Amino acid sequence: MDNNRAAQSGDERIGMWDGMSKQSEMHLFAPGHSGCPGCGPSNVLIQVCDTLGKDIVVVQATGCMEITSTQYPQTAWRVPYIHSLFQNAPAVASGVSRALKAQGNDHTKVVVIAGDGSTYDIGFGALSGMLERGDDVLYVCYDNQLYANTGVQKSGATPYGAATTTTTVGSVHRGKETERKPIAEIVAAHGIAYVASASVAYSADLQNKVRKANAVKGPSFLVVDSPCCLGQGFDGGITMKVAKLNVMSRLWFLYEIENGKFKLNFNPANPKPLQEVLGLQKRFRHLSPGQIEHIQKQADASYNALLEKAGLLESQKSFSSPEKPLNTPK
Ligand SMILES: Cc1ncc(C[n+]2csc(CCOP(=O)(O)OP(=O)(O)O)c2C)c(N)n1
Ligand code: SF4
Ligand SMILES: [Mg+2]
Repeated sequence: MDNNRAAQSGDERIGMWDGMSKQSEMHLFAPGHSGCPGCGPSNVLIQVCDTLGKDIVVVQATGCMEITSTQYPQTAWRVPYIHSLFQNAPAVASGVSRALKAQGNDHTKVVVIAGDGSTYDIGFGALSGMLERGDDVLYVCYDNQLYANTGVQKSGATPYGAATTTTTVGSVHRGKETERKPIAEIVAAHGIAYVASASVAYSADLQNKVRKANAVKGPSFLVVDSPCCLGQGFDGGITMKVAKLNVMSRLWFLYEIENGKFKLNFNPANPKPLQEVLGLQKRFRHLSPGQIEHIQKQADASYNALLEKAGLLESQKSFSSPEKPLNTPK
């Protein structure tokens, strides 16, 4: 063996890793946490933190992203950070925000990072209170449609038909029997200035929404589709494909509600067949043709309702392709 060549290629490899680690050192949500390879939520945190920059305080609810990022004595957070209880992140954030204001600090943004279990269900009362009080907090819900941290139980965000450890599949029950809560609309009903629905796979759109939400003085809210490879049952290499197909199939929508006004950011006028994305996930493998038909009807009804709310029902005929967005999310 040519030792020189071996040494050289080793150096080159070290050089390559050096370059990569320098690049990842720039992220405010650092690598080296214990999330699954291909974890959708971790990627959301990278995008959110890097877009916001260092002048933030993160208040995080318990969940997979907390457990995997804060294993004492290490942390993946390169910004000021506090964790308290699963159910009270918005209340803690209100306190931090008011404390900063009392100190004369009008520039540091307080950001809640919480999963769907915390947002839709267990911390919902605290979220509603924070919205009603009008506290200056940006709330980001990374929505993986299940309680990942405790072993894949159903949440209020789990879609109809999905199998979880509490919506099992057998001779009587065939996965979840109810629909997802419309969390963006529920939050918007509190009358706050900015609410948006985004996806981990549409980065430019997500980052634009983070910037808009950050500029609001008062509460703002983002819910981000963040597929969980372990809980939804697909290979971690196709997370972005699943997230993109969700949007292309009308299972997830990109839209904003600004001061009560709806705006659709991407129009899936000619949707992909549902089976393309459902078939990738183990949680949907048991679905009967009747269940798929139900999901299709719900997807189309949600799409039409959104078109109507955005005032686009009449002009719909002019959209001919799913590749034809209103804005162009990347
Ligand atoms: C009051 C309370 N109930 C339940 C739990 C157990 N628990 C911790 S994390 C978690 C699931 C969190 O789900 P989600 O918010 O969706 O975040 P994910 O784990 O999916 O990232 C649960 C049920 C708890 N810690 N406190
Ligand atoms: S279980 Fe899901 S949310 Fe948790 S680290 Fe793995 S992919 Fe991410
Ligand atoms: Mg979750």
